[in-house]
Amino acid sequence: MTVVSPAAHRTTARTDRREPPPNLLAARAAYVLRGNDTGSLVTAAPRLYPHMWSWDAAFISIGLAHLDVGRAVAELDTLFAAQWSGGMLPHIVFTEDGADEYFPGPDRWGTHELSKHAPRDPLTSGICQPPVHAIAVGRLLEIARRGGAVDRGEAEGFVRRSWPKLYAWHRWLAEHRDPGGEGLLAVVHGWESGMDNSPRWDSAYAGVRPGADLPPYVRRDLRLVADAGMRPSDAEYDRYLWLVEEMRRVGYDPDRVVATSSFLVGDVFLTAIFAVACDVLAELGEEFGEPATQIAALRGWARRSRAAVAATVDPATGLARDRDFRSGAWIGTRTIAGFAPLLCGGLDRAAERALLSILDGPDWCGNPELTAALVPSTSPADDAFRPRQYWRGPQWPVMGWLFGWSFARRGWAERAERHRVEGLRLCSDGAFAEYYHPLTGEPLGSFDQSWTAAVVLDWLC
Ligand code: 2M8
Repeated sequence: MTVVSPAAHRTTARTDRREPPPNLLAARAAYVLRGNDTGSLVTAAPRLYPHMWSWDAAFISIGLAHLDVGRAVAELDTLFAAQWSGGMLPHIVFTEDGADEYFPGPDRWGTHELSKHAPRDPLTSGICQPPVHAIAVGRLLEIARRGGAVDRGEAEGFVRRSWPKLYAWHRWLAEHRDPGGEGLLAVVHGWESGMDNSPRWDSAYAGVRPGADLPPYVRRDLRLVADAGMRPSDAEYDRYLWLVEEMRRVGYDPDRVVATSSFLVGDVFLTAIFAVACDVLAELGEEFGEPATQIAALRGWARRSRAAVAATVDPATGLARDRDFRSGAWIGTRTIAGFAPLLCGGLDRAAERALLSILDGPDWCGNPELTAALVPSTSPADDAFRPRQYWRGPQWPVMGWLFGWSFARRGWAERAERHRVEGLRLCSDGAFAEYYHPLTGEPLGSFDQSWTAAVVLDWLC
């Protein structure tokens, strides 16, 4: 493992941040991943999230690849073993040990009883998360190829056996989540976006009216964070649970869910991830001799979704937008999703330059009050900005990694390096927090969060 030295501090609002030597930080990150490892999977976090989450697992496998390629492969094998027969990768794979620790657990979802597509073992939730998996597989392969023949062989064998599963996953999204037919993929629950309570979803959630017959429930998350205000409110949870209820009532049939859910939003960020992940999967397919028709399908989906992302850009603000498919309204709140086109490309040169200068400007990464110049989940200049509250303002190291990775892929090496350095600055406290206060650098949410440790390892190794 090669270790780089952290760059000198920029002038920040917080000058007292002390950085451990990078090799210590890497060792600590490895320790977090080992500590959260149950053997077959690494839980998303020790107490708050005692199961496997779909997009967490993808990022976690990248971190694991630096420690043990075989273990990284096993992580994704565990996730793929939970794939639904129609192709969907479920957002949670439940562990037996954590079953009583997290709500909603397998009983509340009831997928194994209600859906003919859901596996009986392991038990899973009934929705999905952003398709970052092909990106992770590509990165895992790159890391393995830096090692010896055994690692290389292991990773290449894994690409061969996982490619059809990834293809089925992408096909499921293209076939069941494109209600407008133009490539803007829809989510049926804020949890599917991964950005659960982002202000992106406020107007769409206002249209979700929990019925009087919503079965009662007890939240478990509030006991596990220092300040309940960091988590979504009870009113938000009622809506989250009502959407689950709606899906249960149609047996998780993907098309009936899209037809009946009171929440149906074209998610521009997920769509951008899908577009670039289709490209990565197509490239892997070409290298490994996968069927030409499937590669062509992936290229087609990538083109369509990339164009759909570009078409969401608001000429007035230059930012990309989500679209509420139920009301037809565009959602213009200034959140991290506004930068979706930078992940997948597709803008003309002038629009892309404009978006980059917004990113570098005072409402975003160029804000001198930020501890680290990483994209906050909501702009500090937006009325919806809440610096301590989950996806309403904090910075998420894992999102910094995603932008850095995309920038490197797009040939913007200097920007990618800046993201790496700034990400390490944020995480230098060694708490591996789920998210950070953008103005003070205070670690928030869960500590020893696996995906934070994983991306720190990738930044350092
Ligand atoms: C958060 O979401 C879960 C629900 O899926 C929760 O709050 O209980 C989100 O940050 C999500 O993106 C993440 O995958 C998950 C586990 O880290 O936690």
